[in-house]
Amino acid sequence: MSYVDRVLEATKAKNANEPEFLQTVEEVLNSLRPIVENDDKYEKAAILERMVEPEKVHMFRVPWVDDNGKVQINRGYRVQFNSAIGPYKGGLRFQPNVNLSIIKFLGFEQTFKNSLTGLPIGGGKGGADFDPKGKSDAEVMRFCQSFMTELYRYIGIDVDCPAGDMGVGGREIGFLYGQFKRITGRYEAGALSGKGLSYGGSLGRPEATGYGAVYYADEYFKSTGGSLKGKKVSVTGFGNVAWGVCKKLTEYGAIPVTISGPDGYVYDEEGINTEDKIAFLLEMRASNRNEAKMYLEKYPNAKFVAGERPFGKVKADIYMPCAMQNEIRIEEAKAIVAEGTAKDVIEVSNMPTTNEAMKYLQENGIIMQASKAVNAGGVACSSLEMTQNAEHLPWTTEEVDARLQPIMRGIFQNCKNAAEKYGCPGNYVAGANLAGFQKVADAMLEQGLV
Ligand code: 2IT
Repeated sequence: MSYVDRVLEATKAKNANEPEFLQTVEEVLNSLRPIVENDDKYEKAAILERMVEPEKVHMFRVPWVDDNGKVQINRGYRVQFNSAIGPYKGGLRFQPNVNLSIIKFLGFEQTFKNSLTGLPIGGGKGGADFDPKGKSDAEVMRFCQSFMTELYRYIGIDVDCPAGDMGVGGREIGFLYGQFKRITGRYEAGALSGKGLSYGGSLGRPEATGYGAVYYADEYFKSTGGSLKGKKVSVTGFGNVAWGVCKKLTEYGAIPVTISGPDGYVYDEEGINTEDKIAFLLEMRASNRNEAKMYLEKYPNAKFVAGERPFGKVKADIYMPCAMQNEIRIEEAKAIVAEGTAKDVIEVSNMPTTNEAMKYLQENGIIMQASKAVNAGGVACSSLEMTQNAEHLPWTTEEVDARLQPIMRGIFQNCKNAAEKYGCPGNYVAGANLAGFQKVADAMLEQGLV
């Protein structure tokens, strides 16, 4: 049995009840064969065995009291996956379905993503099975304060810097930072990112994930001699990331035609490409209703399809899933291919495609781009926020963007080059894994058995 197969088998046996984690490990390790099976130094140093084992896993009780005076208990997590190239870095997700498997999948992906940015950040992820929907500001504050009362022990500028993810935005980061500052008695701004502009946040951070994804996409189309101009794009989700994607796509002359929510999808044939419509996405998010169909209250010409996702159901040249993991399963993959218009799936949300769907799409001529490369602009900008905090100087929007653009364009080039170097030209997904792996593995090899 080959090295990769042996590690995969052992990882499956040891984590049998963690399907999302096993999904990403299988996807990533399979694509690393051209590196790790051609030089036994990786096996001798047990690089893969170490990479699939988080350095530390923190799980903790989060007690809080709701507005009715009732005691509530949630489960909190921080998985510190890999610190070979920098302090742990990655978001916090508050969503009722959060469990150890989901946090480990996100932490594993984050390690490769952070490496791709070229910045000195290791991989980590955390969160809680807390449902922000319908909670009052006071409840969210009490939850965040209780969560931080445990989390503060594990984070810090040179230790671990959490940020937001689904369910954690500016409001939550504010409450978390306030409690962190109070407990530690220090103004350690670089211990959390995604902060507000008045207390150490970076201009451009809320936009960075979506904008970065479009910079990546622009670089990809340029490399093929094409462009985004005039392309119809089916976007899913309607949160912060989908908003940034729609806004930047519009600047490049592409036409976003869908958004989606847990209730179904919206198809706006005329394009979600006016200032008004894009601004309305923010209102939809702020309303806390979590319903895509709210779009029709302002734009009744659009179509809403309840309980479905747009994959293979609309005419789009490109799909850019921006909602959550496993949005594109084999059924959706088959629908995309059967519909026939789309040539590209540019993943934005973390791991939106199942391994089976990925294989089917690639075998049927769809060019895939990996989320860990495409969405790295968010964490890259978080790292730039840490830099600004360290130098006690805020940068202008232009300065931040002037760093973000070359990072994203460089990530695409690295994915492309790695795929070519290791014998799978055009497989940008494998390229992302290979390029992300190389830097982390080199650092681990040089640092000895830790
Ligand atoms: O998935 C991600 O990269 C994030 N949620 C952002 C992490 C960060 O540290 O900004």
